[in-house]
Amino acid sequence: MKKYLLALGDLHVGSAYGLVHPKVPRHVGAGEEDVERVKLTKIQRYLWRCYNHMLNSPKLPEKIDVVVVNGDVIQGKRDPWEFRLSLERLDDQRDHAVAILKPLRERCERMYIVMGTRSHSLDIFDVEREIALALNAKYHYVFNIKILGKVFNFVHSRSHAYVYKTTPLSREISYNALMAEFKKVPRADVIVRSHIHSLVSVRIGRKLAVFLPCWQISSEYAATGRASWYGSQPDIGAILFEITEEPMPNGVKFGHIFDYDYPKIRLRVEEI
Ligand SMILES: [Mn+2]
Repeated sequence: MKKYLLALGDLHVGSAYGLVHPKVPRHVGAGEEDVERVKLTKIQRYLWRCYNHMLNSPKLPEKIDVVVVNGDVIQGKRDPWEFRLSLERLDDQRDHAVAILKPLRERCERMYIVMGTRSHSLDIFDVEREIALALNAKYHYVFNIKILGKVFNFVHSRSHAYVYKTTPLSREISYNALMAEFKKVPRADVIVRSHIHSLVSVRIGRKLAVFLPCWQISSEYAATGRASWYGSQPDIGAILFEITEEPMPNGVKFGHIFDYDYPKIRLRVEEI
C-alpha cells in the first residue's frame, strides 16, 4: 500500500511577489460592488504557471491522501518593508487563497492548514483560520499526523537560519528524540518546517527533517538584507512524500520534489 502527502507552504497570497488567482476579483473601493480583475505582475504570472504545472503534473497523483499547507497562506496587511501588495483587503486575500487551494482540496481526503507567522495573519482576526474553515481543513499551529505507522510533525516555525540552514533541522531531530523520551511530545519520523523559503533536508539515522520551499519570490527588502543577496534567494515549489508500510528510513520517500526556476526577468545581466 502507498499513500501520498503533499506538503507546501508560504504562498503569501496578496503579495506582489506571491500567488494571486487571476480570475478572482479584488475590491477597489469602499463598497462591495466596486471590484476589478487583478492584473498579475510578471512574477505572479510565472508563479501561477508553476503552480498549475504542479497541479497538472503526472507526478501529482489524482487522489492525494493528505495535503498540508504549512503556514503563511496569505501576505496579510501592508507593513513598512513589504511595501507592495496586490490585494490590500484581507477578505480578498482570503478569497484568493481559498480559490488557489480549492483544486488541491478537491483531490485530497484531508487537508491541514498550519498557523503561519502571526504578522501575516493575526491582527484581531485570524484569516488563516477562515481559509481553513472555508476549505473544510483542520487548523492548528502544530500537527502530528500518523500515516502507515510513520509520524509526521508539522510546524511553520520561525528561524533565522540564513547561514547554516541545516542546523535547525538537525537540532529538531535531536530534540524530538529527547522530548519523546521525556514523554513531552510524540515521537516523529518526519519533521517538516517552513518560514525560511528554502528547500533543505537533513536525514539522521531513521529520522528525516525538511524545510519546505515556497511560492513567493523574495522582495527587495528580503533579498538585500544581512549582506546575503545569494543566501536570500528562495526555492519555489512543494514536496510530495510517498509513504509505504516499510519502516523508516525507507518507508518515507520524496515521491517528487516540485522545484521551479525563477522567472527569467530575475536572471537579467547588463551587457555592455
Ligand atoms: Mn513566509
